[in-house]
Amino acid sequence: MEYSTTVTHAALVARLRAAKRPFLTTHFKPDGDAMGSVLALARALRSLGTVVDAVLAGPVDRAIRGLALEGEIRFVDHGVAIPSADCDLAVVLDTGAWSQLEHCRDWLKEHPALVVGIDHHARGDAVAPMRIVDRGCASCTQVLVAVIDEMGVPFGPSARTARNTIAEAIFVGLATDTGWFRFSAADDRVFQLAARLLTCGVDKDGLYRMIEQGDAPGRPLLTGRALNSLTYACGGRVAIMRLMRADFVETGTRVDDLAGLVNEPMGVREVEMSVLLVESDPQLVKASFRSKPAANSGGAFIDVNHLAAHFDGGGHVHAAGARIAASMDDAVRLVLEACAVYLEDTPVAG
Ligand SMILES: [Mn+2]
Repeated sequence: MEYSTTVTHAALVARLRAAKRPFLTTHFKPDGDAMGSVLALARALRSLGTVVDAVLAGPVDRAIRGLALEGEIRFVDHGVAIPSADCDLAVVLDTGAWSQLEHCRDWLKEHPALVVGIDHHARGDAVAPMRIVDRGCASCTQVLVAVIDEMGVPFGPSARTARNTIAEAIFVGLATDTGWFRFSAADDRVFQLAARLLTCGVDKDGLYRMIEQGDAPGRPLLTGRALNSLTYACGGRVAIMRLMRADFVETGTRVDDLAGLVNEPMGVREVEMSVLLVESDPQLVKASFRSKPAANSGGAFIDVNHLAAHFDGGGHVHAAGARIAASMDDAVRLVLEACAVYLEDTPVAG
């Protein structure tokens, strides 16, 4: 099955407008784009008078959680989060993967005709038969722009700093999924959208401080542990770091404190790809893969989505993850083997 768009924007918006009790959700452990997508669509639908059940499942970063006003989002830390009995539409945002939707998977499978999807990922399952998937968008919130425009809902007030608007929610997804407009996905359309959102009064500096400068005191200590473990492979093209459970205990940190740490070695000229391996059980390692974009258009780069798929994981070409059922030492070996095979066929970037 190909994971691509199956409906027009007009048809999807007709479904959204007709829904009386829509349920909105996104992938487990929502990030900025997942939260931004749910918030943006919830705000748009509520502005039309629709009663919306917007649900986020799993741990959510404190700063990201703080973007929602009281009562805007139903947070479900553990277990299932299914729609109410009178739900007549479920909207799945920023994912199309069953593995990321455990909190409502059974309900979605029982009601396929009620499920629509809006996403920007390269891979997905048949979660939503009716869906819009735009891989050309840097964030799911960017995909939503055309949907909300089609609904005829304004993004927010113009001029003056404005918080808690549709524009802010869209901006958060766009900014966080592009590493604050640094990643290759931040193209001309992204900057044009960013300009439109700033015109709506989005407080970019306040959001940056809130989302990116809220680290726990233990975070620099954890970064130190990771950097201490750093080794290079494949002629310096690959950087690998590892963190054990004891590293978290001894620095007073949690897995939540890891955000962005995988990118630390990317400042090194020769490094094309960075891997962070985190022990979550003695026989389970979580792997994060990041790669640099090609130095010139059409140039070579490492597709980490491809590499992660080797371990039944996935994501994007420059950012992906996987779970490896092995000890840390075995996981390091398996990742190095996969890198060696893959990089042999990938010319040096730059
Ligand atoms: Mn996203």
